[in-house]
Amino acid sequence: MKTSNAGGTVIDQPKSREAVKPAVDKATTSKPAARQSKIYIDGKFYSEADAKVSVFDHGLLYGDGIFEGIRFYNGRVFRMEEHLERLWDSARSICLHIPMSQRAMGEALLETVRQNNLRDGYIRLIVTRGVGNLGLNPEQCKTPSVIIITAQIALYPEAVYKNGLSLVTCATRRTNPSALNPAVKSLNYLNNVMARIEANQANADEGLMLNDEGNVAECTADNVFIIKRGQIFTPPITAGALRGITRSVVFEIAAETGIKVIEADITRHEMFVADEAFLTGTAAEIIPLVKADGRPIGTGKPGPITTRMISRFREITRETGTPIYA
Ligand code: PXG
Repeated sequence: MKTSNAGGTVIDQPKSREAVKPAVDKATTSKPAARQSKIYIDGKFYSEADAKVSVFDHGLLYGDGIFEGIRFYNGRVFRMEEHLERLWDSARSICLHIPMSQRAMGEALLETVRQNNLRDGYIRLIVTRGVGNLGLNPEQCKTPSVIIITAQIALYPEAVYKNGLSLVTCATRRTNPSALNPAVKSLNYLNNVMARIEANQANADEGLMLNDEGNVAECTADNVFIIKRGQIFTPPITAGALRGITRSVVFEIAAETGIKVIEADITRHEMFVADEAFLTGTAAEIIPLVKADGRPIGTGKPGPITTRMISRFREITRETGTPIYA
């Protein structure tokens, strides 16, 4: 379901997800029509109404750019360094020179949250190739643009974590790494958007994307895990999964509790016969998956390992992160 809000922020959400709200809700401002959220563009802050990029930016013309979706909890940015590392990896892979240091980018993220006076929320960090001409040659683009948007994020209803989500397998395959490596978190998400449309049309909460071999890669914006006989399995990055930050937290929690996470190719059959399954992502956190292509997974209810994962994940998000207001 597509959710939009008064602040102009529009983020695709699974059916059960609530809207991501603008940093300052219209209703809370004295001038209802004013766009109050402050957005960082290339070192300056703009109101939502004035936060604009050129129609000649190759991010718009060609999806030529990269992004990160980051959460902050209780006044602390969760896994900021990991997100910046991944952004820099994406940049290196597509030969994009980010016009600032990682440290300066971290400071810009923190300052954007401070400017919006938020303690819990979502940060969208975007680096576009910048302004060029209508030709696709990136040599036309002299300076990449850095955009930072922050918003309040309405949590999924608790019922989703209690009851779980359903998914359908999409006919749209994850991009072959030799065409566009899905490890690059690029602005070109049309592949995922197509899969999301399929999930919507099938009235499912999420869409499962397979790679060219027909193995599970990931969902449209989340990594996938299954549990069988006490072991946790997830597709390797080489299967077309993004190296998810939440995914890496699952590895850490599993290690703490002595459960093995095995990166292995997963078929749809293995998903159907799993004891438990869950999805991970910055927006979703850890969400139980209880139905795949009409088949209940395990008992059709969130399983014990998944439930423990969720509660430990919540502890970690509450207790760790880069302080924003220190
Ligand atoms: N796969 C894909 C294709 C993603 O885009 C993930 C997996 C999970 O990775 P992280 O690092 O978040 O655990 C993503 C992340 C949104 C949204 O608004 C999507 C993502 C991140 C934040 C928000 O739907 N994608």
